[in-house]
Amino acid sequence: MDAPAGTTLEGISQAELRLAARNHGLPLEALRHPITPAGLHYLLIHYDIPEVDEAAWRLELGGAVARPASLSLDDLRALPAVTMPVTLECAGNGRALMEPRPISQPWLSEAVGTGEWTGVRLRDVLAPAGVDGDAVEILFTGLDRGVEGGVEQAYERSLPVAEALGDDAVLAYALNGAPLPPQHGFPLRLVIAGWYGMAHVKWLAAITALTAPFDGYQQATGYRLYDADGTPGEPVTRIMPRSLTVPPGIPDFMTRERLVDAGRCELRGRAWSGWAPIERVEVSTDGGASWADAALDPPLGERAWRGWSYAWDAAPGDHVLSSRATDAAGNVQPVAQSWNLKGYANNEVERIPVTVR
Ligand SMILES: Nc1nc2c(c(=O)[nH]1)N[C@H]1C(S)=C(S)[C@@H](COP(=O)(O)O)O[C@H]1N2
Ligand SMILES: [Mo]
Repeated sequence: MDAPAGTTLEGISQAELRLAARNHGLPLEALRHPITPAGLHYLLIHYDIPEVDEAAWRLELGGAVARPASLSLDDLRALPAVTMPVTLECAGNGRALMEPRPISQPWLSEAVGTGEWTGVRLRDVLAPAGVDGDAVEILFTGLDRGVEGGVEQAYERSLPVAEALGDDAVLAYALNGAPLPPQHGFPLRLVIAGWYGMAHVKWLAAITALTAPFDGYQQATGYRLYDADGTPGEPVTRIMPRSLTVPPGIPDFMTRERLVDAGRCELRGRAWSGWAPIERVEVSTDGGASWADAALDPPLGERAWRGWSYAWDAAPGDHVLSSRATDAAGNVQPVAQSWNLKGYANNEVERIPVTVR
C-alpha cells in the first residue's frame, strides 16, 4: 500500500515526537477524577505559549458592532460569572491509530480532559457592543503566532453568531477555581462546550464580528475532513461520542499492557459526546464479541463526561476490554474507524489488552 501525501506507514518521526513531548495527553488513570486536575488535563499548543503582561492586556472587541470596546480582565471579572464543567477533546485524538498515519500530533486516545471553567457568557460581552444585524460569524484571535501549511498566522477561528450567543459559549478566566495556567490560555480563552478543542481559542486578544464567513487557515484549510486525494470535505465541529476506561490492574512498563488479578474487578470509565447527553455505555471483555450494559453515574453537568462502571468477573487468561458510548442523538461509537487524511474525529472503541493471573 502507498501512503497518501501527508501520511506514513512508518514509525514515529522525531518531528512528531517533539510535538508529542510538548502536547501531553491525560494519563489515563486520571480518568478516575471527575474534574481533571489542571496539570493532568491534555494540552495542545500549535505554536508557542505567548508571554502576557496581565496589567497591559486588553480584549479588543470590534468589527461589525455598534460600540467597539477594549476590555481589561477586571472589566470582564465585574460581569456576572458562570462556572461549568466542560469536557474538551482534541479533534486529532486517535490519529496515531489510523493507518496510514496522518502526520501531525500523534495522539492515541488520551487527548481529553474535563475542567471546571469560570468566566462570563460571551453574549454578556457581545450584547453591550451591539452586534450588527448583518454579522454572520464571530472571530476569535489568539496572541500566539506561527507558520502552518506555509502560512504565517495568529491562531484564530470563528463561530456562527447563533453559537456565540448560546449558553455554551463562555469567555473563561479561571480553570478549577484558579486563574488560567499559561498553557491553557492565560488570561482569557473561549470555551464553546460540545465542540472539539480547536474551537476553544486560547490567549484571546480580539473578538471580531464578521459579515462574511471567516476563511483563515484554521477554518478553511485546517480542521476539515479530507479524502485521501486531498479533497476538503465537511468542517470538524462537535465532539463525536467516545468512552474510555480507567486502565485496570498494573501496567507493563514498555507496552503498558495490563496485569489483573482473577476475580471481581470493577471497571470504571467516562463517556462523552458533544451532540447530546450520554445515554448508554456498553462494555465488552472479549474483544467485541459480546457487549453488556454498564451502570451510569449521575451526570456531572450537561457538557461534561459521564462516569460509568461495570463489575467484571475476571477469569484467568488473555482478554481485550472495550467500552462503547451511545448518545441521546443516536450516535454510537464505531468498532472500526473510517479514515480521513488529517486524522480528525476518530472515535473508534478502545481496545485494552489485559492478562488475568
Ligand atoms: N490560541 C490558540 N488556541 C488554541 C490552540 C492554539 O494552538 N492556540 N489549540 C487549540 C486546540 S487544537 C485544542 S485541542 C485546544 C486544547 O486546549 P487545552 O490545551 O487547554 O487542552 O486548544 C485550542 N485553542
Ligand atoms: Mo486539537
